[in-house]
Amino acid sequence: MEAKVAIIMGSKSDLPTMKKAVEMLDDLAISYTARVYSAHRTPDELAEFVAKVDKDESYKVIIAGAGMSAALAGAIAAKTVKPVIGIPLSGGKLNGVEALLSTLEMPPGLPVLTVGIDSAKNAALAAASIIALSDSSVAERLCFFRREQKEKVLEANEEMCCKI
Ligand code: RP5
Repeated sequence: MEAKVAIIMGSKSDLPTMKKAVEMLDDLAISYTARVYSAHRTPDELAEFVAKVDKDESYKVIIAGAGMSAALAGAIAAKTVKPVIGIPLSGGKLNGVEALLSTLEMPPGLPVLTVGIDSAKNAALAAASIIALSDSSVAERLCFFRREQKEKVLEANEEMCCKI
């Protein structure tokens, strides 16, 4: 069974940032389903969708991105034992710090694995790492990504040496 990621964002306005998670999953050839549900505005519909994801064994990880008083990731974590990766999004009056604390500071017993503010790419990479534990082809693609990343830094270093 092919492993999938569920991506949930609190608003359509979150899409430009959340797209970076989608792009990273595409690069790693990992399947996903993306939805917009708000913990505050559509709590019942959110719970309904999370119940579906929870029952479907192909979903291995959930990525949740929300801004402002970001209850989304925590509300999802309350309804499933699958790993939930929270992305605090900027855009609020505190530039994402309010969302960071809301996402990160969960009560004991209900963790949300939180990445940095707007770090949708890292959320996708963290989801890939979880999937890679039981999928060797994803593990290989992740290693390839790391090698490419390393090459880019080393190339930049060589260019720098010629210029300075
Ligand atoms: C949060 O409120 C959303 O995740 C979004 O980041 C923020 C603003 O939402 P909109 O008013 O743009 O729909 O729940």
